[in-house]
Amino acid sequence: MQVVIVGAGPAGLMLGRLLARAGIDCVILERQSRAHVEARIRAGVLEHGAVELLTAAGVGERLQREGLVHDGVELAWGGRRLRIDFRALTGRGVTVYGQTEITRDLNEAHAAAGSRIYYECGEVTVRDLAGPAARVTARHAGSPLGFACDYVAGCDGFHGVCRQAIPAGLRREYERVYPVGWLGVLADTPPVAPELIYAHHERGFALCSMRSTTRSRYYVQVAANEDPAAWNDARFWDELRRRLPHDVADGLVTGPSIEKSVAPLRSFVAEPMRHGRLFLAGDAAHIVPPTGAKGLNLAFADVSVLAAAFVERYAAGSEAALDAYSATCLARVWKAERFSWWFTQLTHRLATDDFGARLQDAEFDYLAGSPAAQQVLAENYVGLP
Ligand code: RFL
Ligand code: PHB
Repeated sequence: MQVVIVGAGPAGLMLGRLLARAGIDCVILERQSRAHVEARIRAGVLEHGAVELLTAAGVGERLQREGLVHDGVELAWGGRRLRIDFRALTGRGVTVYGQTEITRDLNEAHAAAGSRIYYECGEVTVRDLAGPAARVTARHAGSPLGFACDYVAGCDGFHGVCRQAIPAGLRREYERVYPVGWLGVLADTPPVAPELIYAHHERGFALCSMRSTTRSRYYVQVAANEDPAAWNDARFWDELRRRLPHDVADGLVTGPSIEKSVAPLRSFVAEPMRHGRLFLAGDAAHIVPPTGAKGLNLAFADVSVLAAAFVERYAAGSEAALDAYSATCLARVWKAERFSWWFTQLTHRLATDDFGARLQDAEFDYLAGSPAAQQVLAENYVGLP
């Protein structure tokens, strides 16, 4: 076996697809069921690079048809509104297409190609990363599974086992935990506005997003440990309305929620992203708060670099790109960490004193008056090259 991929989230499924198309022998081991993975409502905004990667992987057809191209977003604070015109400032837009749809498209392509994906694997272990062959074991359908392989791709998310397989003394972790979370609601109602609205309010941040022209996704800032069961639909809609500009709130169409959950906000980076035969990709190596919509895009950027490095290794016999993998990815990761952190502290209610709150007001005011500042936001939001 050439590569064992642990995790069938967006990173693992995409990497598997890129390797299979390059004729590299691989399997994917996933703890959850396929239905569970496809039902996880998470990301919704794709950078241009992610759209290109999906297209290159042969899974861009439905995305091209159903994805919504957005040329800007709106910011709202203290009765003021500002549209950031991505198209005018960068020549690019972003595409709204749900993570649920991406995992479904990737799974369908894998099924048609006869890829080996073992869902509902228990007890995945990763060993011998410094030896002549790595070893990955698991339990699947009551039987043991075992693979000796050249490389392991750790695409098993923040709570996975692969990062822990790097000895603590060789791994450095950088983290910032915010005292807040996002309470998210999905509803089959038309979106309140044609573009996303990021709203700063003294009661806390709110975001109006969407999955399609008939399905909305809304978030409100809550305490990190908030229990979603404490929020019936009426309470959620009331709170959202209070945090939006009046005319937006007046146009809000409410309806029964299809999903409701709380996601805590965290910034996290583990370095290096490689240890011997193990390569970490996506949330296994780094987490960003969702404010900048960067998590899935970073995961795709990682696996795009990793797939090209594996191709170079097997087609040309060179390990140079594999050796450069961690540094190449971390350069992008830290810029996305910086942007996600900045956009979070701009838009959320985090300040612990009046000085912090005044700085936040000043920053919005500066942004509103400075095309240069708007360009910085736009460039980062649509995705750095
Ligand atoms: P995932 O999706 O967590 O997948 C990891 C997979 O590994 C499996 N696994 C294991 N398998 C085998 N053995 C084990 N021991 C295992 N442990 C775990 C898991 O079951 C899972 O299937 O990581 P991946 O592939 O790196 O993908 C990352 C993205 O899912 C994540 O970054 C995004 O969802 C973040 N995110 C957003 N990203 C964007 O780019 N744009 C957005 O608009 C956006 N919005 C969001 C988001 C994340 C959110 N939440 C809930 C954290 C909005 C929210 C609310
Ligand atoms: C979403 O639609 O889920 C979404 C959109 C933008 C973000 C985060 C999440 O910044």
